[in-house]
Order: sequence, then C-alpha cells, then structure tokens
Amino acid sequence: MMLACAAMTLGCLSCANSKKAQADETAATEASVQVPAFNADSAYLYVKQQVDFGPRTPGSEAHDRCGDYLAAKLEAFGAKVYNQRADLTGYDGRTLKARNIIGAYNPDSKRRVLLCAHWDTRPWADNDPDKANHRKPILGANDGASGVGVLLEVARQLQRQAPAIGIDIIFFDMEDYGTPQFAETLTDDSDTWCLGSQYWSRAPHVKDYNARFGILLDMVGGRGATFLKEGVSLQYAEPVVKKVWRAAKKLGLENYFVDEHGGYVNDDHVPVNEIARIPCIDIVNCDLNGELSSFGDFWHTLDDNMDVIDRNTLQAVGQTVLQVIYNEK
Ligand code: AHN
Ligand code: ZN
Repeated sequence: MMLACAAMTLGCLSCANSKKAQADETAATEASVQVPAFNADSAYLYVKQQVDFGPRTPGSEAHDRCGDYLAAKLEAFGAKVYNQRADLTGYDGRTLKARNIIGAYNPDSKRRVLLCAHWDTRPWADNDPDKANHRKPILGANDGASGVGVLLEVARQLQRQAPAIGIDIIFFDMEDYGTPQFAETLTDDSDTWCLGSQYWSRAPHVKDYNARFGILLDMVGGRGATFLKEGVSLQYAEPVVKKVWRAAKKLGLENYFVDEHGGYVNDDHVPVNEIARIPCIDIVNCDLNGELSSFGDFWHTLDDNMDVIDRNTLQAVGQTVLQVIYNEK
C-alpha cells in the first residue's frame, strides 16, 4: 500500500514535471529571444578613447583623428561603413568639414532600426560658471562621447550575434555647433544646432532609406542620470517611447527610465522626424533636480569629463537598447 502510494505520487510528479517542461519550452520559443549582455566596461572604454583625443571640435585635428577611430571601430565590428562628408556652414558663417559616420548591419534587409548619437563636441563651454572659460572647447565625455560609446558596444554585440532585423548606427557630426550664448544674434537659432543630422535627413546615405523607427542617445552616461519621456519623441513617436520604457521596466530599470514627461529638446531626432520622416525618440538625460541645467550641472562646462561618467548609467541605457532591438522581428 505504501509502495503503491509512493509510485503513484512519483508518477504524478513526473507527469507534472514533463508538462511543466513542455510549457517552459513553448514559452521559451515563443517569447524569449536571447538578448546579449551589454558590457559597460567596454562602453566606458569607448567613451574614454574618444575623450583621450581631446575636444572633437569640427575643424580640429582631434576631430579628424576621432572620426577615423570611429569609422575603424565600426568596420572592425563588421558593419558596412559609410563616411558622409559635407561642407556645412555654422552660425558664425564658418564653413566646416563635417562627417557623418554610418555603420550598416544586414544592409539588404528592409526591416530596419536606426540608432544614433552625435560625436562632435561643443567648441564653447558657454555654460561654465567661470566666464573666462566660455570660449574654450569642452571634452564632452557625457555630451557626445557617452551615446557613441554605448552604440560602439551595441555594434560589438551585433557582430557576435545578429538580431532578426537590420540596424544602422549613425554618428552625427556638428550637433553641438549651435549659436553660443555670447553671440549677439537676434534671429531664432534653433537651426544652428544639429547640422549633421539635418544634412543626413535631406540626403540619407542610401537612396530611399527608411527605418521602422529610430533611437537617439544623448548624454546617457552621467552619474545619477534619469531619462524622462521627451516632448518631441512623444509628439512623433509615442509608440516607440512606450516600447522602450516597457523594455526598461522589464529589466528593472524604471529608476533610470522614469514614467514622467520631460521637456522638449532640440536634438538630432528633430530633423530625423521632421525631414526624414522616420519616427525617432531621444533618450536624453533630464535631471529634475538640476540647479543649473536639466542636462546635468556640468552641461556645456569644462567639467564634462570622465569624472561624470558612471558605468551603471551606460549599462542601463545599453541593455535597454539591446532588449528593444533583439525583440524586433
Ligand atoms: C538645446 O537645448 C539647445 N540643445 C539640446 C541638445 C544638445 C546640446 N545636446 C547636446 N548638446
Ligand atoms: Zn551639447
């Protein structure tokens, strides 16, 4: 009697186990694509390597050399690389050699997602508390290098394991050449920012370029950064905002990706939305407690150096981007 009972119990258990195993397997094939693990140490290194060139101000030797470094990195990570060169005119009438650097993965696929960040740095620290620094260039560890560093690590992961869709990584030039505060201009200066992305949006690197959506990363490495749902992103690409914030929540990152509305930011996603007509969101630091700036108190100051960069922030943003793109079918 005891034996029979034991046997029956065992029988039921194993039956239940195999049913459970079957259910697990079904769930696995249905739901979970393998999403690679983002490596924040590697992203941090890519941020530092850019900063080590010095300020990447358009027209400078450091800008030239860093551009070569970025194109070589994308190439080494298996992308098809395009260098889109253009002479662009700044607010001051100076014409500068601009270079958008593009890495395409799975270039023949029609199903594409665009990931972007600006790689140039601001020639003027016009937010610096010391007026004597206003005409000096910034290092742009956060404002410039952080987004690019995250995307280089994404590129490395794309080479190791291909997602189901095609990806284009674009490093835009001359985002940060916008009219400085010390300039005496009376005109609306919003068009003096984002010159590289304006150019690309009018003349994409390939004919009839399209993508399902875009994600712009800007200032994504600061210690204690938070990301709020930015206004232009909600206006043109609310479903993408929702998708990204949901992915972050699934990863337990709701402390970084806060479910609140931020302000409107004039950034590279504006021409991508308005000129290229690709719905594109901006993941951009919005610091609600910032005393000097909602982009962090070091924004456009000489303090935007490696000291402000936190691997945890790079990790939160990088893992969220991977979660989104590997779940696209
Ligand atoms: C302005 O607020 C004018 N621009 C925000 C975009 C920006 C500047 N990103 C980095 N630097
Ligand atoms: Zn800037």
